[in-house]
Amino acid sequence: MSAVAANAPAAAGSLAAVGFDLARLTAGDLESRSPVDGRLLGRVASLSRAEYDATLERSRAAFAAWRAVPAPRRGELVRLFGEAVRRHKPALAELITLEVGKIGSEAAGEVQEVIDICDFAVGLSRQLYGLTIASERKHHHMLERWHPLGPVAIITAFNFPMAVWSWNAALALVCGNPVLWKPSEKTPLTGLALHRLLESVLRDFPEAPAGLSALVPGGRAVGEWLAADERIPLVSATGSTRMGRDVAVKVAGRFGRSLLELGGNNAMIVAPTAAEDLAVRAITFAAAGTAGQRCTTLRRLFVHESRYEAIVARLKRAYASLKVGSPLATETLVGPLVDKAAYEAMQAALAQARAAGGVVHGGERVAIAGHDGGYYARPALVELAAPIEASARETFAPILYVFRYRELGEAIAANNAVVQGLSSSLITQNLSEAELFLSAEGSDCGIANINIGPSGAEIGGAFGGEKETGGGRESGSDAWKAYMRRQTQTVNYSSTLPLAQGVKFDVE
Ligand code: UN1
Repeated sequence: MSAVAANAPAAAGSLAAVGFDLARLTAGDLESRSPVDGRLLGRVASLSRAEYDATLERSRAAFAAWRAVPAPRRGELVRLFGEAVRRHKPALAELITLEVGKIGSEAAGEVQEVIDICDFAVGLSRQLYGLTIASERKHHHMLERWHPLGPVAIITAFNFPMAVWSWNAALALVCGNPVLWKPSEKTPLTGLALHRLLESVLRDFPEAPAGLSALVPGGRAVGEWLAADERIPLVSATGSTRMGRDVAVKVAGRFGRSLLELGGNNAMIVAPTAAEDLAVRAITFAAAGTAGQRCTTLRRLFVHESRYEAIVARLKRAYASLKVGSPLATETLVGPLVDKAAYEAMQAALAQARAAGGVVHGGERVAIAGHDGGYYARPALVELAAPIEASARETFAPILYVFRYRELGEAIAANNAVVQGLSSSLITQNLSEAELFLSAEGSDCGIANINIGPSGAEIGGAFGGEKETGGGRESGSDAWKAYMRRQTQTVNYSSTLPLAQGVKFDVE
């Protein structure tokens, strides 16, 4: 396994202190290949059904203890974990670069999201507020209280292999729940490394019961076990709409809860008054950044006809000059696609666009010396007269479909005319246009932005989308409520028993 050892990143050495050593991860059915050059990084074993059941029993037992720990103490655990992530930020980021292919600053940004949500959750641990409600009955009062829910399963995708887990885990833990994590089969190593870090914090935290957090690596079978498992009241899943539909149906069949963050097909509208430099930067980062592999990636662009020629000419120049290459090189802006299948899906979508009369700029494979096993592609701009089947779905690659529009109403309708509803944006200096876009008659997405692109959300807001994006909300705002059960309580402090609605039921 010298290939593994030779690939071990320098900074990731610091993770050895928490028991993560790439060179020793040589056994198991889950192969982690680096998108950088296709090399084998390491292996992790899927859980067997017996191991899974034992893990679930530990998780259940952990719940009985953890729910009784005061929430601010639970927050203290998350604070310590956030501190550990801060200390290991370079190592964790380097691992993301290696296993996902993100450029350095985006990988560091992802680790920063983990830190940010930990900070958020620490504050939240003292703010799990309920309500007091006026009772219609004399000498009664009503309360709404939030209680822990139970083990929370978290299924994550390859593209944000740490941040999305942390949005769920940090909140679930302060809310009093154990967590179980199934990382993407493509990124078991980042999952293992971050989990080892959490385990190192748990070991030194006296109130943390054994089994409070568990990694449940595996393929589809493990996902199905989690979805079908009545011991798990909440399954939070990020990934494709197809996967989400399977999970949602299984979980609903047992009256469990699911929190889904699925496909996006995000649009931007560039209005007549748009600031050009801002628009070009916003478009390029949102469409080509992360090699087009964010749920929030910009995939459809509607440019007002009065600005179309100038904006497209600028974009062509910007796209042609984008540095595509190894994410380990500091000047690179666009790293590799995750694998060959992603590259082929990109090419298939471009072929369909060409066949439909679209004009394609870029999109070709870029050869990077010494990285033959990596799939690097120049981000593609596709000029289309009207939507096609490919522009209506999410291809996880840097393809931007560009359309002209005349009236804002028409562009908003086009923004909304897809089955996905994650993120959206409008570039304008016109207040009325901005307010219309943000109004009930505007964007139908979970996220709507003015003068920034659709990607790169902060953790403070609730993250998620409508329609086939799944409807879930993670991360900030009051997303924590999904991780707790609500109890309405009525207390009578009188010695009589008046009934609600004035009902009389007198007995001797
Ligand atoms: C995702 O792609 O699943 O808003 C998450 C963003 C990031 C998270 C994306 N903060 O682009």
